Formats: sequence, structure tokens, C-alpha cells
Amino acid sequence: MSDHAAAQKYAASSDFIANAHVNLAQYDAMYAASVADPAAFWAKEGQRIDWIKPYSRVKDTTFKLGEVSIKWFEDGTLNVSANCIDRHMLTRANQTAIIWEPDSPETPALHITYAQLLENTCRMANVLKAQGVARGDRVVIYLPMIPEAAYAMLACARIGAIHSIVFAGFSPDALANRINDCDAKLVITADFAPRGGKKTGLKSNTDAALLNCDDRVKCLVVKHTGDQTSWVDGRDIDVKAEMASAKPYCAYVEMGAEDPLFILYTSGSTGKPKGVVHTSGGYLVYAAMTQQITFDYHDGDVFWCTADVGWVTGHSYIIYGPLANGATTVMFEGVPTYPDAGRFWQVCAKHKVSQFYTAPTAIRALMGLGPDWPAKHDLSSLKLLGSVGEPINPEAWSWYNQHIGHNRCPIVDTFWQTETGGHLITPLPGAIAQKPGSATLPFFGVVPVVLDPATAKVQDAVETDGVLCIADSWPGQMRTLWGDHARFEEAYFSQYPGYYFTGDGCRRDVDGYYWITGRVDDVINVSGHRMGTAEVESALVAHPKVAESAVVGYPHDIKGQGIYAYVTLMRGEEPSDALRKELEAWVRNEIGPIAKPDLIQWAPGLPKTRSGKIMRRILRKIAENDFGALGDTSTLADPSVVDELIANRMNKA
Ligand code: 6R9
Repeated sequence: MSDHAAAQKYAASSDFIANAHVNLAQYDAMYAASVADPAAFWAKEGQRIDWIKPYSRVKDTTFKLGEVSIKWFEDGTLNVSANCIDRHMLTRANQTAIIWEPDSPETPALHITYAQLLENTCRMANVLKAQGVARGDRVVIYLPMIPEAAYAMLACARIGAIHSIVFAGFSPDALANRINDCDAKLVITADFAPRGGKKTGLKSNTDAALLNCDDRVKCLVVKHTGDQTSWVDGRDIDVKAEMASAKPYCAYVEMGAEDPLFILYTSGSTGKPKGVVHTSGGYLVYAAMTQQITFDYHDGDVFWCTADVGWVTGHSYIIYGPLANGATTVMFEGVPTYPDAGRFWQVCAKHKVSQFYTAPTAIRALMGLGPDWPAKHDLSSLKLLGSVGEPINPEAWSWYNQHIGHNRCPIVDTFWQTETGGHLITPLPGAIAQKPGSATLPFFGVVPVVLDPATAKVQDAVETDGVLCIADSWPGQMRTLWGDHARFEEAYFSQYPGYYFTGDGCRRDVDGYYWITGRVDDVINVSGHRMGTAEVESALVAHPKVAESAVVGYPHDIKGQGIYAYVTLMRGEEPSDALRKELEAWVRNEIGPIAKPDLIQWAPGLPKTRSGKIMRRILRKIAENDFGALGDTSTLADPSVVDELIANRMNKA
């Protein structure tokens, strides 16, 4: 197996460290304090945001099965919208809050100041109020990456309504399920969503969804492209027109720290999606703190998180974290390869982006198109790079480091989840040297433990592997599943009583660094050897002809599980038996004979969610030659790749 401890360490430059919010000595001291006395630590950090009524009770949490309850800053009151906007008005009214970069580079970008953000949010809030939306009501947001998405989120927070964003790439069925599950009063959508030069009809999708929802659900429509859509009088409302005539100010509502801020559905592997609930106070403190410290954000920096707001990463690191800190945050409507494969880098240069945060899948895709694209653009404004969503393989890390960061930007590999609200395990760039592929060490207040999956015993040795659990609560943690607290306890606290179970496997190396090996159900057992599929994938993509790969297990007569690898080749490479042999030998060389794939299928495309996660559940089914019931495929970016993979499956036995 690869030698993690010996992996090369990369530290930030001494200049970077000198200016960083947190250096190593500070990290050590603050981390120790955060776990020795969490209430005292967070009592102080809670002051990062403005409270209407101060809290006196900081932490009231238990992971005890049957009684799981998580409350932070419980008796404090605040308004999240006021924290993200109003409190900056004295000092930053004319500073840009949001830079909106449209799908087409021909369309001018918008620079939305904090003063404009306040006015537009208030107008939107008044439109919602006029439609009868009140504190505690649910509002579903089904919008492209446009400024109205930010206004809608902050308008809900302002009046105490609970938003639930549904990816603009989701199907009418997925939308209807979510509207019904949270019993939303209203859905906010747009006529069309332009992405990569193509337009998706969001309004027509919403029309289809609403056929399966209560007749009372209202529909606010942002006329974004201006193309014609159908219109249901009495139900559909032109938001822009209503905003224009609405009052430009709306008072914010005093909310309890534990009042829900949003529900975000995650694509649970089976059954109906889980409505993850985040509340107001703890979530905002944690999003703000991690945005500032993990990315070492300073006043004047321009922060760009490329996620969609329909993903938790967009919630915490496009909207709530940056705006709570008074930052300038970039919101990008488009895709990395439109109009060409240099778009990300062109946008970085155009807006002088300081911190750039994206997913390994995007990096691998762009890596496959070659280093000439980034080389065309001035990337000298970049100070730090980030990665999120899955383990980043060392080759992608190196490419990112060399061709984007020019070997001078720390890379923060941030491990976290929809459920965790913000980063759990991540290098702090001025404090912790990075090892490519490792999320390194825990954020403040986070107590990771590694358990043996069979015995549930805590692994005390520093160097170990097992399942990753968290021993105590942190303020950004989810509080429940919408309408189903029993399922919440069952899903996260029942496997390993007393702990929050992340669902991920990990290794801890001799330096105490954590290496996330992927979801536990992605661990395969080949002839008695436990192996993270990510490890085999990482070896495959290290081959110069391989662009991407996904590895799953399938039943194997002799080995228990065999290794089934789906491989996407670099553009211009042709599949052949010789190349198949070459890849087998390559993996054997990289990891060892035990990791040699038993079956390799050439995959022109892989089934991915809109957030870029490969849906291994589907690939497992195909590999098992059991593709009758693939389950919910509504969250796939391109469902047609599945048929192609089934047709050319390797395990027809
Ligand atoms: C933020 C987000 C969560 C799952 C998580 C894990 C994987 C995320 C990672 C990572 C390795 C990282 N994951 N970040 N694995 N290294 N830096 O992605 O939330 O969509 O809920 O996914 O993603 O498997 O459990 P979410």
C-alpha cells in the first residue's frame, strides 16, 4: 500500500504564514482549548456574529442514542440576513458583496454592493410577505446561479422562513418530492437556466412538478432569459416586476439561535431523500469562522467557490460564510469548459480572484485538456486553492499546484458534509503542511475518532484505519432530519452509539493526518485485504492516458470481491487490449498485485450528480450484472451514460 507517512509535505511560504490568521503554534493552542472546554471556546467564537439578545447557554448537546439533541447558543437571538448584510452597512455599503459572472463571457458581470444586496433582499422579502409567507414557512428555491438566488435565501432568512434549495439540474419528480416533503408554501424558479450556452426550462420543470403538489403552492418566476413560458394566472408571479414595485426596506425578524435556517436534501443512497436541517446561530458562526480561517480570507480578497448554491458548499461558502464576514464573493452561472476550457482561469484573471475553491472532478477534467488553457491567463492574484467533495488524487493535486497555483498557493483539501455545515478536517494554510491527498487535521472543536468497523472499538494507535466518527458536537452540525428525528438518530448515531458516524472510511498516518478513503460502502475486500476504491482510482488516473476512473467491487468466486474499474481515457486516446494490459500492469506496479483490476470497462462518461460526485451505487449495480433496479437516477447530470455502460458491461456472467 502507498506510504502515506512518507508523502512529501508542502508548507506555505514564510510570507503566507506571517500574514495568516492562524499559525502552527496558534493552531495547537486553540485546538487544545477547543476540545478541553468547548463551551468556553465557542462562547468566545460566537462573538464573531451579531446577536440581538446575547446567549448565556453555549453548548447543550448529547449523542446518546434515543436522546440525541444538539443545541448551541440556545437562548441567544439573531437574524442571519442582518448578519450577512445590515451589519456591514456602516463600513462596507459600497463594497462589492457579490460579483456575478454570467454564463456567457459576452454578458457583462454584475458587481452588487452590500447596499444593493440589502435593497434587493428587502424587496424580495416584501414580495414573499405579500404572498403570505411567514416565519417558519418553507420556501423551495429552484433557480440557476443568478443573484436572485442569493436574494431569495437572504430574504427567507430575513423574515424567518426556511429555505430549501433544489439543484436547477434536478428533475420535476425530484422537485415535487422535495416540495411535498417539506410542505412548502411557495417555490421560486426562473424561466430558463442558461449553462454552457444551453438553456434548461426551469419553469416547465416546475409546472410539471406542481402537477403533483398541493394546488395552494404559489410559484414565483424570475424572468431571467426573457424567453416565453407558460403562465398560470393566480399561481405564477413575476418576481422582478413585484420586486420593482415593492418597498425597498423590510425589517428583519428576531430569530432564536435554534430556529431552522434551511433544509437541504441529500441524495440518500436509497429511499426518499434526507432533509438535513441546519439552524441559525451555530451554523452561521461555524460557516463564518471556517470561511475566514480555512481559506485565510482577508479584507479586500476576492473569494470564489465554484459550487452551485444547490449544494451545501454553495450555502456555506458562496453565501453565508463569506457574507457574514463582509467578503466579496463570486457567483458563477456557467461551466468550466464554456465557451472554452480556459473559462475558470479567465474568470480568475478578470476578477482578480484571491481564493479559488473547486472539486477534484473539475480539476481532473481540466487536467485532461492540458496545461495550455491555464497558461493563457494571468493567475497571479491567486493566494490559495481549495478542494472539496471527494479525495483528491495526488496527480490532480500536483497539476492544480503546478499549473494553477504556480507552486506558491497552499491547497486546502477540506473534508466535510452536507450534515456538518462546514469543514471538519482540513489543513489551516498558515499552520499545517499539506500532503497531497490528505485532508490533514481537524478544525477547532472537532474530535475525530477512528473505529474498527467490526468491533466498534476506538483505535487508539496513531497510525490506524477504520471508520470515521466524531465524538462531540460542533456548532455547524445538523440538528435533525426534517420531520423525522428517529431517522436522524438511526442514520447517524445508531451504528456506533455515542458517536456521530460520517459514513466515511479513513486512515490516520503516523503524523496523525487523516486520509479519507471514501464512503464505507466504497470499501472493497479483495481476498481479505481491505481496500478503498479511491486508492485504485488514484493509481489509474496517474497513468498518462487515463482521464478519470471509478472503481467498484463485484462478487468474485475466488477473491470474495473482484475489482471492477471504469476508465475514461484522455481525449484522443483509443481503447485497446494492449492498453488494458498496460493499465493492469500499471496498477500492480503502483499499489501491488492485490489491486490489479479484474475487469476494466472503457467508459466514455461516468454517471455523476450535478455536484460532480460519481454515483458508485449505479456502477456497482452494473458491475454486479444487476441493473434491473438502479434506484433513483433523477439526480444524475446526464442519465444517458448509464445505458451506454449497461450495454458494454464486462460482467455478463
Ligand atoms: C461538502 C460535501 C459529503 C461526502 C463525504 C465524503 C466526500 C467531501 C471530501 C470528501 C475526501 C474531501 N468528501 N469532501 N472526501 N476528501 N476533501 O461534499 O458534502 O455532498 O454532503 O458529500 O463527500 O465522502 O462524506 P456532501
